[in-house]
Amino acid sequence: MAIREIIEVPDPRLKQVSVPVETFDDELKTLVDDMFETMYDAPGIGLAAIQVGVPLRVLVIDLQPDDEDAEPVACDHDGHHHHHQPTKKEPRVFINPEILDPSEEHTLYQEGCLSVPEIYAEVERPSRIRARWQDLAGNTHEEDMDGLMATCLQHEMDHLEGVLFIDHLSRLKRNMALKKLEKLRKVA
Ligand code: GNR
Ligand code: NI
Repeated sequence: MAIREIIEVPDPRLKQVSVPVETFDDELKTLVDDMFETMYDAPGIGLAAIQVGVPLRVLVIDLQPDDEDAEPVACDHDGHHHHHQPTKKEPRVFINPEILDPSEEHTLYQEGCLSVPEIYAEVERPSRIRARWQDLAGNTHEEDMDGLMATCLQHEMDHLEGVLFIDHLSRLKRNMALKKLEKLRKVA
């Protein structure tokens, strides 16, 4: 396993359209392992392969990334004995994902992106979707999604088409966000 470099705007690779996975081999497993390690390290709740420079239709998502070990942890910092139940990791892989019947109802969510660091903005997307995708063995799955999972999957699917969340903003807001990022980089 290895942490890979996350590419950032304005890298032109982020505008590439990713191609379907056709071979479900060990190289694909290594890519997915590296994507999880990179995402947890960042940290983020999702990552598309193109964000590590690989133009394949592969996504990883974990909405509960802040777990070290899933066992309850005992502690007695204030003289009492406690058991913390850390949130359990929920790693999910989506290969060649598709969105079916997006709801007419939309929701606003404050989004961020590891490829547009430190910029956050509200994006409107369908509240619920049905998703179809393949797993690492090439088997097909379908599931209804809502809430943060629906938002995150749509954000990640956009990456496969070369679209970033800032592309959903007005030109004025997008340019303001990119200017702010340039400024932040100068002081960093
Ligand atoms: O870590 C991430 N958080 C996030 C928050 C709201 C909506 C989407 C996301 S995805 C983002 C990681 C990322 O850039 N994935 O492509
Ligand atoms: Ni992103």
